[in-house]
Amino acid sequence: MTKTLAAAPPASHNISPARRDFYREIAPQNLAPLWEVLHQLVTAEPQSIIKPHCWKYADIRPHLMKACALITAKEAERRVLVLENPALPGESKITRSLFAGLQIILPGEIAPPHRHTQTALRFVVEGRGAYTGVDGERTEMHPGDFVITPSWTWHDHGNNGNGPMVWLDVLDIHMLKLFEASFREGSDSDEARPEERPRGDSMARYGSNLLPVDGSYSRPTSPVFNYPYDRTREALEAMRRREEWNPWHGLKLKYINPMNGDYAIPTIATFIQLLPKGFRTQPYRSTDSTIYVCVEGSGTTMVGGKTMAWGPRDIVVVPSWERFVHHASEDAVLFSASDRGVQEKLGFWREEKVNG
Ligand code: 1HN
Repeated sequence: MTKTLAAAPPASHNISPARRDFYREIAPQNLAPLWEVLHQLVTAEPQSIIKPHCWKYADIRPHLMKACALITAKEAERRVLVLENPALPGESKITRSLFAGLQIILPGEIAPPHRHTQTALRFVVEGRGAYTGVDGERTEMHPGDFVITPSWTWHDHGNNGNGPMVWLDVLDIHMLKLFEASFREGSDSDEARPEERPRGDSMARYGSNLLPVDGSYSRPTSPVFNYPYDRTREALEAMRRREEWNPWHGLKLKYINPMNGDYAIPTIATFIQLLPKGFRTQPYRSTDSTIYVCVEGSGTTMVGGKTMAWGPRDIVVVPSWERFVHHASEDAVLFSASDRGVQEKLGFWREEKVNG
């Protein structure tokens, strides 16, 4: 499938001299004719310029290790290799709305505290023993954990383990850029922030199907900031016993904010799904370009005439409104993230389920 930025407007190749003169006349007044661009602005269907792509972890890991030899986590502030969509080099975009990168932190290192209006998620890919601190509470991270840094919360990371730790960062950077609403603040010291609240406090308070009476938590983002993989996996495993497979998704759950049942992060919808060995999803498309991380198992994703094979720790991006099929060659667990929640809130998210 060939893709262009947008269909050329029908009149663009033979604009009459009178019209051209008119456009030149109005340009200094910062005016332009809509009829020359209308069909690029309002297309009959989404025209995603994003390319489907698969980043193989085995190919990336040596580059992450090399980055460690070139710069410390402290000096880099965040030692991240950006996953750039092949259609948008240099823009730090994996999709039009989302940033994604792989962050590595070595034993004994810290990534100093800062805060910003962008919300981040971490999806842990490799290692153990590192923590992330959010507003004075630390959580230890393990592979498959989904960890949240809400907008404008102080956060830092440290690795007290004995091996490198790698996670995928996904941030809503390009949404804030669109709205020109980016703020950031560093801390006076480059040292880790002290632990002000006991570990496990947020989980106990908000992640136990209980909520504090007269609580004052008021952010739109989930107060649970680590969704540990062992609990997530257990839920999938318990559910699979009924064998009620959704033809398009296998078994798919969304991560929610216990305060309101909405997505855990308002700007980044996140999901976990199980595809049993041999399962092939029915063709599906939706208007949210989606990032997938393979947690376990292996399989392929077919999209836009391309077949991408994935295994543990590989990362795949599927563009908006392109039909795709996942096939699991072994029992597979996929984490995914997209801007679906934003589109739903604003009333324009669409999906198409083929062969229902
Ligand atoms: C950031 O603050 C983190 O806190 C990771 O770990 C990646 C990418 C762009 C801007 C800020 C982090 C980031 C980031």
